[in-house]
This record gives sequence, C-alpha cells and structure tokens, in this order.
Amino acid sequence: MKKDTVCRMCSSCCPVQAEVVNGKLISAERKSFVAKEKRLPCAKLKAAADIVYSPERVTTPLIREEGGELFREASWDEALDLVADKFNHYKTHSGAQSVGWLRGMAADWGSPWDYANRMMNYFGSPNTIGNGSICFVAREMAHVYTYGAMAFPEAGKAKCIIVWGKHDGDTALGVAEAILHAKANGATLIVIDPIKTPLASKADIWLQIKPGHDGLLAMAMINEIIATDLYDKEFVETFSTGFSELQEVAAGFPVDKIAQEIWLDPEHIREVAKMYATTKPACIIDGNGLDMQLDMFQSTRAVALLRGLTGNIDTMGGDVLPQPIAVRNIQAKDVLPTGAQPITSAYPLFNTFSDTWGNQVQSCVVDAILDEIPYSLKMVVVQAGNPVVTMADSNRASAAFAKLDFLVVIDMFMTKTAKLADVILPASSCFEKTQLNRASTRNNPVILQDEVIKPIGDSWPDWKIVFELARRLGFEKEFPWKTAEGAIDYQLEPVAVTTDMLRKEPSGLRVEELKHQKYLENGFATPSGKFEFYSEVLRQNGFCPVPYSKGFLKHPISFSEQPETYPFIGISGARDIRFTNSQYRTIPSLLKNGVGCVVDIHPADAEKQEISKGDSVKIETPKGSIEMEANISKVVHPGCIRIAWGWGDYNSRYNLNSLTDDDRRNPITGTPSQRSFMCRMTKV
Ligand SMILES: Nc1nc2c(c(=O)[nH]1)N[C@H]1C(S)=C(S)[C@@H](COP(=O)(O)OP(=O)(O)OC[C@H]3O[C@@H](n4cnc5c(=O)[nH]c(N)nc54)[C@H](O)[C@@H]3O)O[C@H]1N2
Ligand SMILES: Nc1nc2c(c(=O)[nH]1)N[C@H]1C(S)=C(S)[C@@H](COP(=O)(O)OP(=O)(O)OC[C@H]3O[C@@H](n4cnc5c(=O)[nH]c(N)nc54)[C@H](O)[C@@H]3O)O[C@H]1N2
Ligand code: SF4
Ligand SMILES: [Mo]
Repeated sequence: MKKDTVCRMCSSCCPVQAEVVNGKLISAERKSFVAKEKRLPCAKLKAAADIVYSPERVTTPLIREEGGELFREASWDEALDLVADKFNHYKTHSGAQSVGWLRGMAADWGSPWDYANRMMNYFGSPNTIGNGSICFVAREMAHVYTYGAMAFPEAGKAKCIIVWGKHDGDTALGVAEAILHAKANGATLIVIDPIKTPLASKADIWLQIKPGHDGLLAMAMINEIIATDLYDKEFVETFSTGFSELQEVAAGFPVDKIAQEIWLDPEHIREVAKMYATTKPACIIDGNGLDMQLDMFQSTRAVALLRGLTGNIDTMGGDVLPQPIAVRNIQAKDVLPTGAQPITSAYPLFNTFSDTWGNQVQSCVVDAILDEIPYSLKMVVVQAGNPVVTMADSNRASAAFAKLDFLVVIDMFMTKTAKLADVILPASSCFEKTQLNRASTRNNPVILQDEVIKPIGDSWPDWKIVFELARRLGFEKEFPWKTAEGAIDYQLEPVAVTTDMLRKEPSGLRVEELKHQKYLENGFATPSGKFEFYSEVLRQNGFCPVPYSKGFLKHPISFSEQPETYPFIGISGARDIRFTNSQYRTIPSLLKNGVGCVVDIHPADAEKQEISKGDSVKIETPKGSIEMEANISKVVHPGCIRIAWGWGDYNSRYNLNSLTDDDRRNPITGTPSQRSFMCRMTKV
C-alpha cells in the first residue's frame, strides 16, 4: 500500500510516498516537480526503515533507579505520574517558572510546539524555549524587521540565483532541484561560501568569502548598486523607507577596501552586484551559514536589504512573501500570570517578534541552571533535542544538564542528553504519527504529515505525550482532544479545513491562490507599512536602525582576540546528507561506506605543519579540544579548517561543540558563534 506523508527526518519537510506492507514501512520516496530520474537521492530516506526499526530505539518509558546509573522500564502511567508529581513539586517549592521545556531541532517543529507552549502556559511557566537562536528563527527575525515576514526564494523561476551560506544539496533537496532546474534553463548561479561546495563548483561565480564577514560583502554590494545607479528607483521611492540613511551608511563600505578585508577580488564583487541588480527576476537563498554567527542579525538584514534595493521582493522568481494560513493560535500565552518574565528576558525583541515562535534563546537555559541568571531552573523537559552535544560550549552545557534536579527527555534514542535524564519518554518517529506541520501553515499549501505505520513498541507520538501529561497536571478541559485529528481540526477550524480534507489532497491543499507583489494592495507588515531600510524600532531599542550604522563588529569570530595562539579559522562542517545534526550515527547502513568524520586542511597549511591525509590532529580553543582525522583538500581557503559537524553523540572525541563559545552572543537574538571560531591545530 502507498501512503502519502511528510518526512521530518530533517527540517526540509519533503512530501513523500511510503510503501507499507502488512503494517510495516518498507521504503519511502520523495515527491518532486522534477522527473524521477532527475530527483536527488536522500540517504536518510533510503534508510528510513532502518531508522524506524533500529534496535537502538528506546521503546518503553524508562525511570532512573534511585541514586543509580541504571534505568528500569516503567509503564506510561508510572512515568507520567512521576513527571507530573515533579512539575507540581517544583511549582510548590520554587515556583512554576523553575520548570522549563526545551525544544530541539526542526525534527518536530510541528504543532507539538504549540501543544508544549499551551501546556506550560496553563501550568504557569513562561519557559518553553526553542533553539531558534542558532537556526532559522533568528534569520526569520531579520527578514521580519525588514519586510514583515520571512521571504521564500522562488528559485525554480529565477534568472539569477545567489546562494548565500546554504547548501541545499545536503540539506533541502527540493530547493536544490529547483536551483539545478533554473540553471539548466539558463539562470546564472552565484554561490557565496567559504567552502568550495559541490554547488560552488557548478556556479557561474563563486565568492570564497572570509568566514563570518558576510555583512561586509552585503554592504559593499549595496554601496556598489547605489553608486552605479542600478537600484530599482520606483520600488525604492514608492515602497521603502530609509533609503537616504542606507545610502549614507553604505558609503562607508567601498568595494575596494572591503574586498581586501574579506579575501575577495573587488572586480568579482562588482560583477555579482551588477548581475544581481540587472537580472530580473533574481532571488537570494540565505542559509545557516549566516545564522550561527555572532553578527548574524545585521548581516542577514543587510542581505535582506538587497532584495528591496533591486525590487526583487515578492516577485515571481524573486523572494516571495509567504501566505500563512490563519490557524487558531492555541498557545494561550495570555493565561500566564501578568509580568511573568521568561529566562530569555534579556532578548525582548526576539521573544516577541512573532505571535507564535515564543522564546528561542536556548543558551539562557544553561545560564539559568548553572548561574541562576536571571533565576534558577530546577527541572527541564528536553523534547526532540540533544543539547549536550548540539549547544555551544558542550562542557558547560553538559555541566548544566547534569546539575538539574530533575531532567526528562522525550526522544527516540538513548542520546548523550538522555543518559543524564531521570525519566526518558520514548517518542514515535515522523512516520508513526499524524501532525500539522508548522512549515505548511506558515505558507500555502497545507500538507498533512500523516501516520503511515503504528507507533513502534510502546513509543508515543509527541502530541499524545503532551496531552496526557497536561491532563495529569489538571488541564483536562484545555486538552480535550483524544486524537491528533481532534486537535488539528480545532486548529484549522478558522480556515474551514479538516484533517479529512487534507487526506484527500496529499499534494497539499491551497487555502488561498498564490499571489505576488501583495504589497501593492496591503503594503508590508512592518511598523511603517514599507520595506524598511531603516528600522525605527531597532533604533528605539538601542540597535543599529540601518545595518552597521555604528560600524562593523571588531571580532566577529570567537577567540579572534588571540591570533598568535589561535591562528586558524575553524568552520563548522557540512551537513552530511546521511545524517541530521547529531542523529543516525547508530544506523549501520548509513555508515557502511565509511564514517567520513574528518577535518579538511588546505595543502599549504598541511605542509607547514607536516600533516598528511589520515593523520590524527588535535584542535583546540580556550573551551576545549577534540581529535579528528586529517583530510587534505583545496575546498578550504588557506588559514581555514573545516571540521565535521554532528559527531558528538557518536564519540565525545569528535564533539565540535567542545570547541565553541557561548560567552559572547548576538545582542538581539542571543546567537553564539557555533559556525566560525579561531583555533589551534597540531598533529597528534
Ligand atoms: N557547531 C555546531 N553546532 C550546531 C550546528 C552546527 O551546524 N554546528 N547546528 C545547529 C542547528 S541549526 C540546530 S537546529 C541544532 C540542532 O540541535 P538538536 O535539536 O539538539 O539536534 P539533533 O541532533 O537533530 O537532535 C534531535 C533529537 O530529536 C530526536 N527526535 C527525532 N525525531 C523526533 C520526534 O519526532 N520526536 C522526539 N521527541 N524526538 C525526536 C532525535 O533522536 C535527536 O536525538 O544544532 C545546532 N548546533
Ligand atoms: N542532511 C542534513 N540536512 C539537514 C540538517 C542536517 O544536519 N543534515 N540539518 C537541518 C537543519 S537543523 C538546518 S538549520 C538546515 C541548515 O542547512 P543550510 O542552511 O543549508 O546550512 P548548512 O548546510 O549548515 O551550511 C550552509 C553553507 O554555509 C557555508 N558557510 C559556513 N560559514 C559561512 C560563512 O561565514 N559565510 C557564508 N556565506 N557561508 C558559510 C557552509 O560552508 C555551507 O556550505 O539543514 C537541515 N537539513
Ligand atoms: S531531505 Fe531527506 S531526510 Fe530531509 S525531509 Fe527530505 S527526504 Fe526527509
Ligand atoms: Mo537548524
């Protein structure tokens, strides 16, 4: 039997069709607009059955033996009663806010985010915290502060595509297919990446930028486009605000001077600026290469400004503003006690820029546990995340989770974080549950993630875990739903869509026709109603109203204050198509062609340090050290090394985040620099 659903094994949310025989998942295939033979293969999806039926899965609730190292199996009743007791215990003794809920990666950025928020709000704690400070939510905020929403590149129809710090060939295959399709139809492809990625090798122009310096490039391009009079005057005059302020600030970023600072040829910058400004339609695909940087907010906003300067915002084949579905907001934020301050209260703009994202500065969880800043967290539930290895400064993060009075982990596998837990609640995989994906409600059309097989063992879908826990906390009335469908139908009621209707439209149900240039009618969803080159709200809050109006950051890369001790720029490595962050390293079929956990070193640097391919090298920062096998490769610039990402759960020796810094953060989004940092490398 074939069944349609949405794969959530990474955050791409690919619509897929699963083959199910006798209730067993056999295989699954991605759907795409390109012909089957042109579709890019996904190794994770190919291994879907191996992942779902992995003997490593946790399939029963586990409770830690009193004072011991071992876990014992428990029933759901016993485990949930214990968790509910602990919620109430800490509420009585240290206040509801001392209980936190930390949400991990996109794996489950579906409606369960709303459910966890709803439950915690009724419980009285403002501390439901996501990890958006290092992922795309922070990027989304920079878009919102420019034109009111996060723009989606319509790459398949573009004539010029700039890929800026993204590698869809590893991370979002649907977009990668759209890029290749456009290129085959004659579009110009520009890639801005410090690494010669497979896509960079195919590009018409590749800018090998110095890591962490994208904001300078964007400002130099803005300067050049204005100076050469190539900007879209009609758009700028009619629909934007703050152009003259932008012009003034951008004048401080002349191409020739900036090019030197960011390792580029000024002629290449001019060429890219001209190409982007004069080819219509053009889109910019920005990615996580911009996100996890200290300077991420201003650099992403500077890149976003280019879209308006050239009139490419919300045009067909440009960067299109989304048409979100008006689902019912069930988070119930208003039931929190007035004045309840989350632990992320140092980041008020980020906490409030969206009605539904809520609090996303995950580093604050560690501050609250270890340093009681702004106050103490005693108990945390970690759902769909492995923070002990994925957060910056793993040694500090581990110390925090180990220090907690009570830790609950909701996961499919026994991760390093789960090993520290008092209770582990086994979650069902994406193929074992029905859920409303946030990605689809954020933009037309809505596609249902539908259960294709029953939950494995005694695992439960996340929605059920939250609903049953909520009922034990006394919120039967607030959580009346017995099925996922019941809750989804309630959420979709305002748009008159039901789960049944979605099941009949497995390719997606369009609530509203796709429209472009919606600003002609409605303006932009910004305070001024215009495209904001200048943001008055940012100014009022003490931030630069125009990116870099107070200059560029002196040290955009961690540990750059000590260049003699830490001479190399470490780059957090590619996202291997076989894995998602710290996941899937226990799946033998994904490791059968070798582990591939290496550090890429330029031949010139390798020669200087007498390092050969296969040697073991030690990499150090003030935070810690790791060891990895050397690979000699010209994909990196001399002076840079690229370190494989995501191996911390597999082996602590390879944990990249043992090197990263969480002391310095972006003042708006709380983003630490998990992407680029200075380091030292020696042969072992
Ligand atoms: N240095 C460095 N650090 C990084 C990154 C980097 O590139 N470099 N990337 C950053 C980014 S962008 C992100 S988003 C974070 C990711 O950080 P995490 O969210 O911690 O990432 P994962 O390792 O994907 O962990 C997800 C966990 O969810 C579990 N899981 C999967 N599906 C489900 C489900 O349906 N329900 C439940 N309950 N659990 C499930 C998996 O088994 C896994 O243990 O890491 C960040 N950290
Ligand atoms: N296979 C797989 N897919 C995934 C994931 C995964 O772990 N594995 N994770 C998911 C998650 S949580 C996320 S957030 C997305 C992220 O997916 P993407 O947005 O594609 O991000 P990355 O692949 O982390 O990095 C993109 C590129 O940024 C480049 N880069 C590094 N530093 C810089 C810099 O300073 N400037 C510029 N311009 N570029 C730089 C890198 O070399 C890389 O080629 O992928 C999702 N999909
Ligand atoms: S890229 Fe692969 S793992 Fe990610 S959602 Fe798509 S099919 Fe699933
Ligand atoms: Mo992410």
